[in-house]
Amino acid sequence: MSIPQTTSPQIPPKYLRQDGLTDECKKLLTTLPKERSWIASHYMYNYQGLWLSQRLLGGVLACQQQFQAQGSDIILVTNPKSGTTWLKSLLFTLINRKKYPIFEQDHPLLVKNSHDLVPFLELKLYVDGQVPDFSSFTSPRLLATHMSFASLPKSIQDSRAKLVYLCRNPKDTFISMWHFINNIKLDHTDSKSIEECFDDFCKGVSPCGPFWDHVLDYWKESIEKPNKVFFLMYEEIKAQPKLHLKRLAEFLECQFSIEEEKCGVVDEILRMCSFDNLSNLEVNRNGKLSSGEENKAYFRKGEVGDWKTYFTKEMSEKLDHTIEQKFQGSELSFLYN
Ligand code: PAP
Repeated sequence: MSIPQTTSPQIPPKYLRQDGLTDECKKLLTTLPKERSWIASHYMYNYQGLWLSQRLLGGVLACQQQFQAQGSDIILVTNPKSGTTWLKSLLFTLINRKKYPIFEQDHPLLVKNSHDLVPFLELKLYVDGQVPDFSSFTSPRLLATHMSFASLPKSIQDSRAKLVYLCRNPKDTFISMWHFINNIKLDHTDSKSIEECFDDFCKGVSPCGPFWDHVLDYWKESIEKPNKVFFLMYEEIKAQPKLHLKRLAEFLECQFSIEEEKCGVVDEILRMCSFDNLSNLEVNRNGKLSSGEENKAYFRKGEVGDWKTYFTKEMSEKLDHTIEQKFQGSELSFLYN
């Protein structure tokens, strides 16, 4: 596949943008349950069980109505702050390793952030009333989304498109999200405290939440349809990166050859996509996404267990309790260290 482009004009770095909504979307907004967002002067709306900003809702609606999946599509799905930037990098290098050999000096990942190489559907291609131009994409198209399983465009569910789902333990996900929102906030007086955001998170009111519905729906699908949905965990990739990259390659039917393994291709992909390597590239230290956000906002610590710096004992117990209840009977558990 080639590097995607959109024909629409560049959009400024406005996560909170409210223009570009269709009349249909504006009308729908008046009917949806809403809660104050983590940026207190804004709202999140509950659409099909998913909490979304106005802007994202516009993107989701347009995507649901217009996107036509192809059987060869590969779609990365994540809860925000689960390691999307990392998995986009791994997927891009893995899928394109014939076209862009990993050892070459001009590899696209060295000069572009993975968010510009693997676009989000609702957050990039269909946002702000844009009409995406897929003509520059070659097969397989590599795309991403934060949408819940229930809100995916029907053609994704009906086609042979493959879904790669990445999740992360909820404590680190919450802390990463909280930092990110503080980082992009334009007005620092417009804050909810960490305690308020945490209470929202535990009630399920978080960007693209509830966290547990998002995870559980894809988890169930991955069990029922293992050839359609591949379920990965951030902490497990951290612990055994080689194993999981090879499993991912098998799922996507692009296994590493013995020759590639001997030449160190697997190790080099992991090195190239590591937090240390990516976060130190000039493009990620000082560059911006085509949509305007600073690339460095996507690289904070990249660790497992940073939540311990921020959580009180009570917070930890409260979230443990919530997660235990929500995930009961699912055989899914998280690694926190
Ligand atoms: P997004 O959903 O908005 O795209 P996403 O990439 O999922 O964001 O989340 C960023 C998190 O992934 C950050 O975690 P932290 O806040 O706990 O540090 C970021 O540091 C981490 N991250 C980014 N790149 C990598 C990487 N190569 N390896 C591991 N973690 C990474």
